[in-house]
Formats: sequence, C-alpha cells, structure tokens
Amino acid sequence: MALAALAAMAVLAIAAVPAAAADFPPQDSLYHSYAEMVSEIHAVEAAHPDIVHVFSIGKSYQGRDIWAAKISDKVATDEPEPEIMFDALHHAREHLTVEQALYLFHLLVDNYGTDTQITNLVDSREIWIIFAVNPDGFVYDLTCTNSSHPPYCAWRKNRQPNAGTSAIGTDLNRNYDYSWGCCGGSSSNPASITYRGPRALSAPEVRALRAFVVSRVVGGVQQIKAHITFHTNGQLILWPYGHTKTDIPADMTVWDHQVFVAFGKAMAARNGYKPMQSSDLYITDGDQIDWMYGRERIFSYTWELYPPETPTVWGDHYPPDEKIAPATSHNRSALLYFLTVGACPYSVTGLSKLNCGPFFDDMEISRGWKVNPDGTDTATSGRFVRGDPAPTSVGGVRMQLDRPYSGRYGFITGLPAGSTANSYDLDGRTTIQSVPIALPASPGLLSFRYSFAHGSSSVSDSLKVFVEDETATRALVWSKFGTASTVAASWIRATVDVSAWSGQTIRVVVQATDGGHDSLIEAGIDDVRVERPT
Ligand code: CXA
Ligand code: CA
Ligand code: CA
Ligand code: ZN
Ligand code: CA
Repeated sequence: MALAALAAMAVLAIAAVPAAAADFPPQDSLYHSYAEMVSEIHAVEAAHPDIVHVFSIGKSYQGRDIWAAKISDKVATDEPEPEIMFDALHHAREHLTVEQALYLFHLLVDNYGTDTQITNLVDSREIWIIFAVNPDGFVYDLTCTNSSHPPYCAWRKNRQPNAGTSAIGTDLNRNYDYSWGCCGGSSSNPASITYRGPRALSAPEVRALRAFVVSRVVGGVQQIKAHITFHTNGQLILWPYGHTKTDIPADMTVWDHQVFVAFGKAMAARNGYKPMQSSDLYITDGDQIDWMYGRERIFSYTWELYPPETPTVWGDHYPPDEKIAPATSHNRSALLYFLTVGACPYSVTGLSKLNCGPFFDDMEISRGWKVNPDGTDTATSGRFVRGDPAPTSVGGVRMQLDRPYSGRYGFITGLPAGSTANSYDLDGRTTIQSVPIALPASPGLLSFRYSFAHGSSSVSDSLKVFVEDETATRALVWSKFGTASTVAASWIRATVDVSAWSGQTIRVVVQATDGGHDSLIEAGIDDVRVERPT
C-alpha cells in the first residue's frame, strides 16, 4: 500500500476517536467513569496495601484491563480461607453496578480495624471484587452525543465486531459455556441486544472471567463458595437456573436447591428485593450464574439493583447520581450477611457440619479423583467412572442402581450400564484416589455413601477404603466382603474415625475387587466427606 494511503487511514482512525475521554455529564458527575474507577481502586490499594491487592484478570476486546481487587488479611498470601466473589458491569449501561462494587470495596476497607464484624470478615475470608467486566462497553456508553439522552448510548453488549455485519457486540451474559444457546434464552442475530456470540466463550471478557474463576480451584477444590453478579435493575435476587424453568433439574442437587432458595430469601429479607429463580423472570442461556453453579458449584446469584422495574430503558439504567448513595448503602446489611454466610452457604439449611468440613464431594463435578492411581489396577471391565448409573438387575435383584445417592453422578464400577447386568460387571480390581485433604487437629468423621451389590460372590470380592498418609502408606480403614447369598444395591452411609491422622494431609483411596472366581459385582461411591468436628 502507498505510504500516502496509509497516512490518510491513520488520520481517519484518529479522527474517529472522541476528543475527550468518555465521562459522565456534570449532573451525573458522582458516577465513576472507567478512568475514575481505575484511579479510585488504585488509590484505595495504596492507602491499604496490607489488606488490598489490585490486579487485572485480563483484557477486553479493545485491550482495556478488567480490574479486580482481593481484600483479605495477609493479602499477598493465598491462605486456606473460604473465598467470596463479586462482579459488576457485564452490561455496559448498568453503571450503578460499578458504584455498588465500589461501595462494597469501601465498606470493607474503610471499616477494617474499627468495625469488629467487618474486621472479622476480612480476616477470615478472601474476598474478590471485579469492578467492570465490560470496560469497552462502559467507555462507549458515554459517547453517544446524538442519542435521545446524550451522552448515554443505552449500550448493553461488549464492543467486539461481528463477521459479515456492521452490528457490534456480544451480550456477555449469554456467552458462557454452560448450556450456551440451548434453550431460546439468547439470540443468534448479531444485531440483537442478547446476541450470544458465534460460539461459547467468543468474548475475551468472558474468557478472562472464566479463567479467573477456574484459577481458584486449588488442590482440586473450588475455593470460591458464593458469588454475586450485580446488574440493574428490578430489585431482584435471582438464583440458577436461567436455562430451564424446572426448579431442580438433573444438574442441581435437592440440597443445593434448598440452599439457593433459603439463602436467596434470607438476603432478600435484608434488602427488600424480590427473591426468585432466574427463569421465573425469563429464560436465559449461556449466562454467568448458570455457569458458576453448573460447572463450578458456586452458590451464585444475580442481584438486579435499583430502581424497581420501569418500562423505559432510560429510566431503568440511568438513575440520577443523587440515587447512588442511598441505593448502594441500602444493601449494606444484605451484603454483610452474604459475606458472613457465604463462607458456608450450607449453613442456611443446617448442613455445615456435613458439607463444610475439610472435604465434601458430591461427585457432581470433577474434583480431582484419580482412577488407577498406581497404574496397577487389573480390572478388565467395570472400572470406576464418575457418571450417571443406569439400572441393571439379575433375577429381579437390582445390581446397579438407576440413581447415585445425590444429584446425577457418583463413582460407579462400569458405566454406562449395559443392557445386560454382566456387560459392565466388574472383573479384577479398580481404584480411585482423592486429592490431598488437610485434616485439622481434631477432625470429624470420614463419611461416604456406598453401594455394594453382588451375586454368587465370596470373600475374595470386596469394597475397601484406605487412608493414605503423606508417605503414601495406606491403612485399610473400612471394608465389605462378598457372600454366597445375593445382595442388592442400595446406598448406605458409612463412617470412619480418622483422628489417628490428626493434623496430617491424607488421601482417601477406594478399591473394588472381583477376585477369585468371576462374580457379579457392582459398586458405587457418592458424597465423600471429612465432616466438621462436633
Ligand atoms: C437476568 C437473567 C435471567 C433472568 C432475569 C435477569 C440477568 C440479566 C440478563 O438478562 O442478562 N438481566 S438484565 N440486567 O436486565 O439484563
Ligand atoms: Ca487472609
Ligand atoms: Ca485461599
Ligand atoms: Zn444486566
Ligand atoms: Ca452425587
């Protein structure tokens, strides 16, 4: 290309950029622009470097940083404390959400050391705030000088171009890779405000947020226990799922659903918002909270902030700046309650002893179990697989159950179950090994649900549980053996005292064996826990 042509293009490109940085008009100057937000969070970090660490989780399509803060004591150290996450501004025009995130940031930091409750929360948790997931939309939304409400654009999506059209942007809250585009809850039209993108995770902002959340899986365990994404508006507290109107679909356990409802209602009792399942309002797919729970099992909520729902988009998303302080401080007690209970959401249904100890795995997502950890398993069929069992019977006796104990998945010998019981029968030995589990000084019980069904069996067939210590020495702590009489499948709770390993890091090892002559063996494991001490 001729040099002159290149120079002309450069001039055009410069001319297309607005002269002044995008900012709010004088009457709304209390709102933070992107630049003001960035300098504000860095100023807070500079004033409180002991409890605040500011960092970027990645870049937007146009290359802006997606800023985040960690708030905790010993902030430079990744301590084994429950983690709680907040984010704001998936949708560009929802500026009050940034103000809510900044309010929360100041609430924690400004009262640290003087307010006992807040000091305790910061000391005992690791709190993450992502201030604006959609910085490009944030900046763009203040540049529409020809709109009916200048400078506002009423923009929602990011600013990523779409191939083959001049229509810009993807709805970041339709671009996550869980049930993406499944259910009529998003649009395939790039011009639509709910455009889901050409594929899941096509938006760099969504990839950055997803990568951050996945990075919080430490030692096989997701550290983030609870999450709120701030949106406007309607004054609602919404829980998953958005992709289906079913209250408890296969990809949610009944116990988790109870938590979502009870926790959601308890928050709503503190801020007067209306609690409901997300899909009660309308169906969405590929949205963030479905992903956060569906893939990571985080108790994730959408808060739709002030004002109550009104019919026009301008009224909805641009409350005057005098409303910032009352609308954000309105949520003080609900936020502090969320931070308190969010360390163990199961506490709202009385399950903290069972589910908030050193280890809890309902087997609904992969939590790092290794199959055949020693490479010495002899199973020629019927190896342990994490999955959905299917019923098999012999002579009317159930061998493999049609359900795990909880939810949809367990570790089962032989999946998928075949049309005949024998086709996925265990032959030989199959082993699974958990991730390392740090036991406290006085640990609660190791507990699990098992099913051990057998026909024409003997003592050479078994289901065994071992505790493996830091030197890889295994101690047999529990076992069941085969018998000549047929035993049908059923889920039974078993407990083991592991106090001999107090203060040590252990792994749980489960082994199912069909030894001696060939017997019909079907074993399953679900809901493995090291419980909280009483
Ligand atoms: C949402 C998702 C599902 C039901 C209700 C609300 C969140 C959000 C959206 O649609 O992505 N609502 S909002 N902020 O009005 O766009
Ligand atoms: Ca800490
Ligand atoms: Ca940590
Ligand atoms: Zn929104
Ligand atoms: Ca399960």
